Amino acid sequence: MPEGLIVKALSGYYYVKPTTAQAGAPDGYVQCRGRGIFKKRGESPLVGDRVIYSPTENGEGTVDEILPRETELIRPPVANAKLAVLLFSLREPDLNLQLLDKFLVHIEHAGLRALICLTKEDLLGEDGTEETPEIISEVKALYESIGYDVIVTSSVTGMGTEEVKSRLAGEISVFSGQSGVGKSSLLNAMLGLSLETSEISLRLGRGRHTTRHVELIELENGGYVADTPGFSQLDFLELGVEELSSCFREFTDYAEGCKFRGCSHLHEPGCKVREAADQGEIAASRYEHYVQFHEEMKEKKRRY
Ligand SMILES: Nc1nc2c(ncn2[C@@H]2O[C@H](COP(=O)(O)OP(=O)(O)OP(=O)(O)O)[C@@H](O)[C@H]2O)c(=O)[nH]1
Ligand SMILES: [Mg+2]
Ligand SMILES: [Zn+2]
Repeated sequence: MPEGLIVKALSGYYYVKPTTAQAGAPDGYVQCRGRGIFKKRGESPLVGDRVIYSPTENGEGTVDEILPRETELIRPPVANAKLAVLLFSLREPDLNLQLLDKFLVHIEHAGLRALICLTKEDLLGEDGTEETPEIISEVKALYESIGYDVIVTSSVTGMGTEEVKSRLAGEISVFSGQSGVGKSSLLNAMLGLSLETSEISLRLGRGRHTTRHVELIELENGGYVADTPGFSQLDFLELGVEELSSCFREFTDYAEGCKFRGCSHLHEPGCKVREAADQGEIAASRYEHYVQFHEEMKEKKRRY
């Protein structure tokens, strides 16, 4: 039976790109329904899934089996991605480091690598303020010291686009970030596409998201990249509070030295993480966000 890759999921159909030789589909993919059994088992095929499918008589097909996943993201719903490109605009909307840290927690938990893109560089300096390049160097220094790569981009001037593209070779990547940060625009500038984009003012008129489904775009360098609808909110429903600190990767070495096993790094005596934050070895903003997320998770637990 032929194997394929789900490149798009829309209106109850899965668009499967054949990856085995015998099953050439005329326009590059086979439009499939999922087998009824998936629903019964509470499984659902995702974009990025490698699947076994069978052609049906009307030229369509049925997805019969989902092959084991290497990774799975819930928001955006994508399977088998290795790299998450996290886009945060420097302006419009303004940079939100709390949301960035929240997103990094999810990515660490899902086991993907992360690449941070600071978008809309061309909007900096327009208001003539001096602080602008400083934002970039501060944010870059902070996240690079933790081990994340940071690329500054602009879809208008083309800054950074080639560098981002070269990072996408040979694997599945997902473009992710708030609505309006410029995910579709960067893909357009990078790949000469014409994905739908829209002004933030327009988007308010007709619901907030311009991109409304997840789709994998095939690159010449053997990679696939998913454009996704931006999120407006993220919660921690699928994460246990005791897993949180391991999602702050720079805490790990210090946490090993804490006096108590299972230290929450909040109030315990002999906490090396808090000590490192006090001494500025762990960035104040990162520790603060850890504490906030911890509270948020506890609060949620109480309510459910
Ligand atoms: N000045 C400037 N504007 C940009 C840039 N990138 C995107 N924009 C603008 O920002 C707005 C939103 O861009 P989109 O590409 O639609 O954003 P998105 O992240 O795909 O949004 P969703 O699909 O809703 O999640 C549009 O008006 C774009 O023209 C940039 O690099 N510079
Ligand atoms: Mg979009
Ligand atoms: Zn501790």
